[in-house]
Amino acid sequence: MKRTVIGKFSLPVALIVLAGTASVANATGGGLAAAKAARVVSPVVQLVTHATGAEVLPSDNANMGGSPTGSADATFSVDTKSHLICYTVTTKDLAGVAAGHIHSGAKGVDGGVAVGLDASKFNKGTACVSVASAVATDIAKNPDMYYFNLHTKKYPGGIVRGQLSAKFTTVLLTTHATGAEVLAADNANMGGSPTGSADATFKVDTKSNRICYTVTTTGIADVVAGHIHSGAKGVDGGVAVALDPAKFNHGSACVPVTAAVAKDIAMNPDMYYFNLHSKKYSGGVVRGQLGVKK
Ligand SMILES: [Cu+2]
Repeated sequence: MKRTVIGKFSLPVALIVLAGTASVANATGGGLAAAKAARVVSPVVQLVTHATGAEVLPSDNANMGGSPTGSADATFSVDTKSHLICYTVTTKDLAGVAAGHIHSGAKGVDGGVAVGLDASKFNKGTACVSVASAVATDIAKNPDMYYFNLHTKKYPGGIVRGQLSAKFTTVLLTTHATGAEVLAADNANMGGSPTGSADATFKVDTKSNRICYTVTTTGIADVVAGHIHSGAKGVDGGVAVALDPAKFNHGSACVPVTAAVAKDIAMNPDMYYFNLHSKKYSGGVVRGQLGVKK
């Protein structure tokens, strides 16, 4: 599903950036390697919101809307691997908060409860709640489609409300690419470089929709193309982002990407890999899965 969406964007992006440069080698292997693809390690996503009475719909609470003066600040740390959501809620000028939730719903639209929070933990540090895997993943991926909502006796329909959004707009990714990670089936079954490697860092900005990268190669001759491909470890996939090989070993360069591509790479780096192609190894001379820089 996600892969299909990215595939839709990958070709135009690649063509625009690569126009006039070397050939795009886009090997499509698979087979045995697919068995290795099960590993999924997604990062913890930090979300925030500042909830106010003004965001409560005017039609709520028998048409009296939300609190005229109160507010609440909340941070959510969503772990899509353990399905744990940890939250810190600080309320200001709110009396009798009886319930707190994350609801599904875009801004200006009311929706059902997605996650129940423990109101007795508000203003007392951090608490955590276990949720379904699908819930954690969807909130992490589409925070703007969820809102934080507090309820009181007087305002049962919501006293303050705030849409969720990502706390960090940039994610730093890294990889150490080697010939060993190139699929054995690539390059007419000779795999990747036996000795070469490349280190790459990617700064993915999901606000400006740009990816800035630094690539340093060691022992690789005639690099003709560099890409971020979509694909789990051990699986070949299409080009998601084309990099400029002329900029490798020369500091940092940046490339614009679509919002969907920036967001997906930032959220699921392990589902993308960095790949260099050379004259001799057109299907990939070195390859490395992306991971969050520690
Ligand atoms: Cu490539």
